Amino acid sequence: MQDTRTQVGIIGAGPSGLLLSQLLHLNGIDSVVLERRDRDYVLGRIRAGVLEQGLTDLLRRAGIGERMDRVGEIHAGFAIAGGDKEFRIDLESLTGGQTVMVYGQTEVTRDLYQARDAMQGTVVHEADGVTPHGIDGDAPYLTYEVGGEAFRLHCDFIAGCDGFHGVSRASIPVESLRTYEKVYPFGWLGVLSETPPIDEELIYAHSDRGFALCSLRSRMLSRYYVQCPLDIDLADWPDDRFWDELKARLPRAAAERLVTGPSIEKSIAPLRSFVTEPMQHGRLFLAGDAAHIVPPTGAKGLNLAASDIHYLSTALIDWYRDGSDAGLKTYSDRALARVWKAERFSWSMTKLLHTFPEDQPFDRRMQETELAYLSGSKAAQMALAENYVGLPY
Ligand code: RFL
Ligand code: PHB
Repeated sequence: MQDTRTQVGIIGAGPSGLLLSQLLHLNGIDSVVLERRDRDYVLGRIRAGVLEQGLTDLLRRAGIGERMDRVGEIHAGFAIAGGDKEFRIDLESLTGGQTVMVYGQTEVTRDLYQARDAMQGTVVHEADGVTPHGIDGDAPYLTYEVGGEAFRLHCDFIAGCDGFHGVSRASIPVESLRTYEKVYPFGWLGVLSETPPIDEELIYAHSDRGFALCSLRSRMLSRYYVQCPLDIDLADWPDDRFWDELKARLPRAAAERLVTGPSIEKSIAPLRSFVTEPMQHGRLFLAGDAAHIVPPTGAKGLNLAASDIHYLSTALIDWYRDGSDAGLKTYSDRALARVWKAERFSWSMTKLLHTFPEDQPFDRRMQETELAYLSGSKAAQMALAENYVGLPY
């Protein structure tokens, strides 16, 4: 067993873990990131695409905003469609000037890796069997193996940034945690294609056949999703079938504009709402998907990971700088206050736009009426826009 030491041991090299290590480094705090997968795998995951201003500001503060500001796209609004009707949510005018940034999570992760490399940050890949120990005391440590060799990493604190299926949440005694969960009876089938997007802005579409989303990464890279049953087989979804289904769920005018092409990625994501309370136990702090999951309809997952990291990094910086544990003690409460509001928003967007197998005709009329109300009410649009651009940290 080889013994090593750092100040903060971070589990997981997703956006949460990498961003935390970068922010800590800029404040003179040493960390080591332990990641189960290899770097290509981490960089190959296609996920989020819409960044709130809070996240883009945080990335700039972390010194990695340059490429995002150069190639990311500012979006001042998006469309909601119901059947053949479509209306625009003008984010900028409804929120007094706020917008979102369309820039892929893959690119954010690439930028974070580049910054960690430039600063000689340590990210250990293919770390097997990562296990937290001693989280109830003041000398926690992590054990893991790389290539059959065993390591023990001593640290002051452990940050569990290892996603929904990680080891961190599972290492907190069950009697100390309360979890809340809603599993939706459908998923999203997503396609990435090197085709010009259907529109300059995103289109969220409700139809009798199910939800569809037209998103994008750049002028020549489109990201589309259709709601699907959970038990589908990707082999039954060749590209032509996907494009036909997408067109059938969009307003006619939009469907006619759709440029199709071969998919370069195709995957299914189940939809889930999930919250763990509290987000800390002793010297172990959970952040991002390790603590909570939202259905992707509101584009909130990555953005919530960022607000957690904001609270956690400032708490750790205060502890190392002033010896103050006030931020660490209140981390979970502060993070959860924002998490629950984003959970509410993601759940309500999911309810508004998807078809639910158990729905009765009355439920469907309520959904149509909700959309009709939203299309004509500035007050309702303001509430939606305020949440979509992101509530303050
Ligand atoms: P991640 O990204 O899951 O990273 C966790 C990392 O931990 C590693 N790991 C371990 N490492 C060591 N030991 C272990 N035992 C480990 N177990 C796991 C994993 O390999 C991984 O590298 O969590 P993080 O960093 O908290 O980031 C969360 C975001 O990735 C997630 O919330 C978003 O992608 C959600 N999401 C969206 N969020 C948005 O804000 N806007 C969007 O537009 C948006 N669209 C989406 C999404 C998620 C989607 N899927 C696939 C779930 C669209 C989709 C389709
Ligand atoms: C995406 O581009 O992947 C995306 C955009 C908006 C969402 C979810 C996913 O709400």
